[in-house]
Amino acid sequence: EEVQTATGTGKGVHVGTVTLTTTQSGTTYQLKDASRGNQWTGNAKSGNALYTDADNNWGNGTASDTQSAAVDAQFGTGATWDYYKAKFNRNGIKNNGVGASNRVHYGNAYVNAFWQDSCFCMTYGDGTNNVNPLTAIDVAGHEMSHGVTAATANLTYSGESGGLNEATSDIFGTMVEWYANLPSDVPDYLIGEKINIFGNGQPLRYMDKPSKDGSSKDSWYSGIGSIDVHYSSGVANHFFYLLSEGSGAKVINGVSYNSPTSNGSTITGIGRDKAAAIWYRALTTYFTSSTNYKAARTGTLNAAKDLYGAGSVEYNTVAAAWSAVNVN
Ligand code: ASN
Ligand code: ZN
Ligand code: CA
Repeated sequence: EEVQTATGTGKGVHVGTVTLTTTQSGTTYQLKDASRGNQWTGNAKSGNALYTDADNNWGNGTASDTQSAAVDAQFGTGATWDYYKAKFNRNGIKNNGVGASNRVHYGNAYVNAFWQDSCFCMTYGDGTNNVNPLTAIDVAGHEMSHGVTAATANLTYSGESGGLNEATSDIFGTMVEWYANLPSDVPDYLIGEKINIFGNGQPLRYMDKPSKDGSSKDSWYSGIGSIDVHYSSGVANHFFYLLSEGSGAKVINGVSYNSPTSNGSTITGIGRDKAAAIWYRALTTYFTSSTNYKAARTGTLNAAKDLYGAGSVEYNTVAAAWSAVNVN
């Protein structure tokens, strides 16, 4: 059979109508992308079998169509690949040109998604009542960024380094969402706003003021290393929001934010692209498996110095944003 790259269309549950790079094998199309390291998506209900299709038109946007969540997952993997390539010239999660795979429809009403280095794959549940798949773009970017962290700083997934690991995934999951800029998922500084994990439409996490979720912390305190890493991440998520957008009240894409500072300072943001560049350089150059919040301050300051200079506005804002979350 002749095998070649093709261009399909898809309609996902969360991503809406998108273009997909697929593979044509004879008269059948496969949900496999040779332009991005052969990343592919399979169905966990069929032994993770690669999705195939007769007309290269995938999914109808409803959760009951088995292809719709697959469209979300495949598009999310592609957007994550494209983000890291475009911004940091990173060739895939391990920077070796190899694409990840996805398994959708895992379990029964399973309300989670996770990355595993062992299979170099993403697994997505279908969520509450099997109609809220966890395949939104910020979740995809979050989970695959766990793979980037594992391949770089390898931040230990407990204590303060665990909070930094989680925050790294929230930061780059959010950056992938901004990069994709989908009409059906207008970018924000919220995590998991599309997957309705609580059944009331509330997001999982808030970067401007993490404590809005009832559990995450806005600022560092001694002992933060003993709480769940999905809550100690709040300090770095808050740092990243302040560095990007600044303190106080702001409406972005119709969403209201109000970011406090723990020391009463006022911060003017440097923009999310510069903030992400600083975080990425710190992650890949200065952070190690045991980096804690104090060391993250030092590492991001070194990254800002490398990228923008020691006396730059960017460097000074990194210092101010850490001080505003009580990391001194
Ligand atoms: N979805 C979760 C996360 O990425 C899975 C986990 O607990 N590691 O944080
Ligand atoms: Zn995570
Ligand atoms: Ca989001």
